[in-house]
Amino acid sequence: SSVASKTYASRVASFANPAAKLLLETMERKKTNLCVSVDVTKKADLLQVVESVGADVCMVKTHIDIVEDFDLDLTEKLSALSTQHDFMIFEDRKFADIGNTVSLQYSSGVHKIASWSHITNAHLVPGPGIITGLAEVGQPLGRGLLLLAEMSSKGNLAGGEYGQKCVQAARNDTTGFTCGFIAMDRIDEKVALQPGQEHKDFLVLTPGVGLDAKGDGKGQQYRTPDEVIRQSGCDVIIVGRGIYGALLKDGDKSEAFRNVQEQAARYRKAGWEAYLQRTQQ
Ligand code: S5P
Repeated sequence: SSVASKTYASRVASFANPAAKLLLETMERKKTNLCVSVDVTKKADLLQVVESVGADVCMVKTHIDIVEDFDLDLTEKLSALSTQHDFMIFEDRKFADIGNTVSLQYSSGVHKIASWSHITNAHLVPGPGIITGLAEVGQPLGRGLLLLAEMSSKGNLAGGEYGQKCVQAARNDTTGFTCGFIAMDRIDEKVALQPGQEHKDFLVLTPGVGLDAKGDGKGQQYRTPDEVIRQSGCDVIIVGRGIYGALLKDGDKSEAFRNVQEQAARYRKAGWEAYLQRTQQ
């Protein structure tokens, strides 16, 4: 039977990866499948958005390289908020180089991603060596990896046979470091097991989620939490501008942050209701 009918809690045991287990436990404990994508360029705004949405999310997603005044105090504060509000951190780094290079990009440089991000993601364009390179750094730290099997943007070149190869590569990763996908549907269940492969459960995290807009004029395409969670069987909704959009407009900042909090509550409710309907609880 499809994992879509199973509860998050009942799937914890089917994962070896500690980050995947913690995410499922967190979703169940907090009753939220919402990940907020905090794509703002100032440290203070980033932290304030995270403060505003912390109680409503299972995970916060960052693009740490867009922060203009980045310093390691930011990642320390993010980690403290993650403990305080009980959410995980996903650095959306989209690694896309050979194994040796991504090991360095993941562990080192200014951002030291592996030291604070529970989950990160990668394109499989370079081949499975990218998984080996990232696992070398992340596996000892209990981190997890998502492969971008499908994308939300118009005209993207992932999906199709490429997406299927991502599923095969994830199944063939015997370390368990690869624990899921960025995808638009339950892609793991659409790809037949190859001889010798065992069935494995994976997380599906899905961006391109909005309740008020269909697109952004730059290729992004939005679906509703109900379409993503109930109809497509995905596990986590990733929402960016639908939640922090008020911050992009001129006007009273404290009012904007109140709106951010309200939108987070709204998306959290929509995502969780879709999950309850899907699992018929
Ligand atoms: O296919 C994808 C994969 C990702 S990770 N489409 C996406 O939009 N994303 C990311 O999700 C993107 O980089 C951005 O951070 C977020 C969507 O933001 P929104 O403002 O459109 O909700």
